[in-house]
Amino acid sequence: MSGTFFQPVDAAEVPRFAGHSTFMRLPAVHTAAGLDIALVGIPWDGGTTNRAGARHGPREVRNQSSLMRRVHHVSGTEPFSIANVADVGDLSINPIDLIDGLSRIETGMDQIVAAGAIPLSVGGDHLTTLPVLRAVARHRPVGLIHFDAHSDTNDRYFGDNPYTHGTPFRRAIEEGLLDPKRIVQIGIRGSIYDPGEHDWAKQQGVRIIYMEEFVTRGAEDVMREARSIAGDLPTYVTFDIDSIDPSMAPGTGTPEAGGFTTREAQQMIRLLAGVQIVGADVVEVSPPFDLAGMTALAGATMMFELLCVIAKQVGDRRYAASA
Ligand SMILES: [Mn+2]
Repeated sequence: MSGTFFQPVDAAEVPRFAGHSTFMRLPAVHTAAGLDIALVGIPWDGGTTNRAGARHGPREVRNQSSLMRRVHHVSGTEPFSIANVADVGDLSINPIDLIDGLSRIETGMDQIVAAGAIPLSVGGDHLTTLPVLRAVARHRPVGLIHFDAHSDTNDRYFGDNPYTHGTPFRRAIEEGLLDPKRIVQIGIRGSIYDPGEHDWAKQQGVRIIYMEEFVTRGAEDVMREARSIAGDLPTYVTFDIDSIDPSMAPGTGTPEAGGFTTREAQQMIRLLAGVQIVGADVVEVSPPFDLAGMTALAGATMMFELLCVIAKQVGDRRYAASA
C-alpha cells in the first residue's frame, strides 16, 4: 500500500537542508483529493490582540519540519507508510479584513474536508481554529482537546468585537460547533483580566485543567481524564504553542511563564492514541519573536507527534476495513 502514498524526499539522496521547503519534505500538491491527511498552512493573525507575527508561522514550521524523519522513535509509527499525506499549501487568507479572512479559511478548509482528508494545520493565531471548526463540525458538534495557556473563551474586546484569538472557543460553543461537555483545556495559567474570566466556560461544562493541577497529577492521569471526556466520538485537537514554557518556546505572541516542557507536551500528544481525531492544529508560532527557530522546531515536533497519532488511526481503520 505504501507504494501508492506520497513520500518525503529521501534524505540519502537530497540532504535535509536542501530542496523546497514543504511540511515534512512531502510533495506539495494542489488538492486534498486522495489524501488521508492534509498538512496545510494558515498564515493569518488577524485576531491577534497583542504581539502580532503568527502569520509567519507556517513558513518557518515548514522549514524546521525538515528535521523530522520517517519513524516515530517510541511508537514505531511510520506515518508515510500507513497514510497518504502531503502538503496542500497555504489556505487563501485576507491580511487586512478579519471577516473576509475567516470566510476564506472556512472555504479552504471546506474543500479539504469535502475531499475526505483529515486536516492538520499550522497557524496563524488561535482565531484560525474557529473557521476550521466551522468546516470540520458543519454537520455535528465535535469534542475538543485543547492545549493552551489561555482558555480563549472571552466574549468581547475593544467594544463589541466578537472575533479575536481570545474568543474562538466561546464563539464555537455558541455556534454549536463544539459540545462544551466534551471540551477539556489543559495547561491554563497566567494572570487574567477578571476573577470571573473562566466562569462562562465552566458554566457550559468545559473542563479546565490548570497548570498547577497538571503538575500535581502528571501527564498519564490528566490524559486518561481527557480521553474519557472526548469519549469515542469525533474530536478536534488544538495545540497552542504558548502552552509550552517560554523558555522552550519564546516565539509566540502571548507567552506565559510556568508552562509545559516540550517533553511533557510530546508525552501528552502520544497519549491521545484512541481518540477519534477529525482534525488538529498547531497555532501561535510567531517567528518574529523566535530565537534560532526553536519555537518553530517545537511546533514542527508537535505537528509530527500529531501526525503519527492520526496516521496510526487511519492505518488501523484501513486495516480493519480490509480484514
Ligand atoms: Mn490560544
